[in-house]
Amino acid sequence: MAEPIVRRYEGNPILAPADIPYEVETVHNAGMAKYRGKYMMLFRAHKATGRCILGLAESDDGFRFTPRPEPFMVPATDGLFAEYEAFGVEDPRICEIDGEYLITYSAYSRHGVRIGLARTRDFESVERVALISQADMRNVVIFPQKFNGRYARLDRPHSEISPWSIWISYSEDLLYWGDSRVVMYPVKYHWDEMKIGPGATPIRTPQGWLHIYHGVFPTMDGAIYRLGVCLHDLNDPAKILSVCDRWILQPEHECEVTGYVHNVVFTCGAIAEDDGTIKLYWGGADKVMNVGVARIDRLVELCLNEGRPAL
Ligand code: M1P
Repeated sequence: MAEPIVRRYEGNPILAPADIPYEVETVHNAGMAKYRGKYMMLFRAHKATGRCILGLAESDDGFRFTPRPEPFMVPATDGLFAEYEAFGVEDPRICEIDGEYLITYSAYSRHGVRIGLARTRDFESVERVALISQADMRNVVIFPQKFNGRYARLDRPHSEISPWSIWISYSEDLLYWGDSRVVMYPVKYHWDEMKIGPGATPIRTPQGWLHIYHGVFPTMDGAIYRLGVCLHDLNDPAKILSVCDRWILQPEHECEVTGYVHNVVFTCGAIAEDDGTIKLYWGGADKVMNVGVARIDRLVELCLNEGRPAL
């Protein structure tokens, strides 16, 4: 049998609600980072109210995680952030840049969903920086490198009019973003035809920035969330060199097929290792966290040899 593109860890799921020392209904869609040799998993968790908080778990090997005793971020209770986070904080991504860890997360409120930016240097304290988009925007991922002095991020505007596509925006100070343009479209009658969204923080390779994203296909039995991969130009991330024409991971394991939302694999983070592999982390059915290993060169080859244009 051919080696799978993403080899699932036999101990999946690696984190589930029963592992958490405070009350949560789900543990999923975690942003990932390496801090002082430890794997940091910043996961989203539903409370029984249906609203979300962010919890933190850490690991020495990337497979066995120990959750912290208390949540890492809960919705703000005062100031501007309180107004826009009242319904919960979700789907964090972590970008390590200039000695700090930037956290982008979805902030939900009666005004819709927008993106909050927070930062930490030590995963002990966390500081909210700014709300960096209007409603309705989800899935914002910052590149871990500046381009001509500007930060770059991938966006996913949430519109009923235009296709749910991936965009790019730039900023000099992380606060004000612009020069926005669309970089990738969902493809009609394809596994990601309904919508696509940025996933894990992009990983630098000699051939380009490897970006693992999610794509959604509607069926009579509901939507299926899968993961795909594309390659952005190293110097101009607005240019996507190629999108792999097939998915790299789909719901197959029982904990991906059945859960809080059925048939979902959804990533917010991956860690590149020195041996040329990545550890890819994904939420299974919006309920638990899973991990698998993939070779970076194989993902790049898939983009280049089985590619389609991005637009
Ligand atoms: O339930 C599946 C996913 O639905 C949303 O994803 P998207 O923004 O692409 O529609 C998010 O709520 C995500 O967290 C969730 O996993």
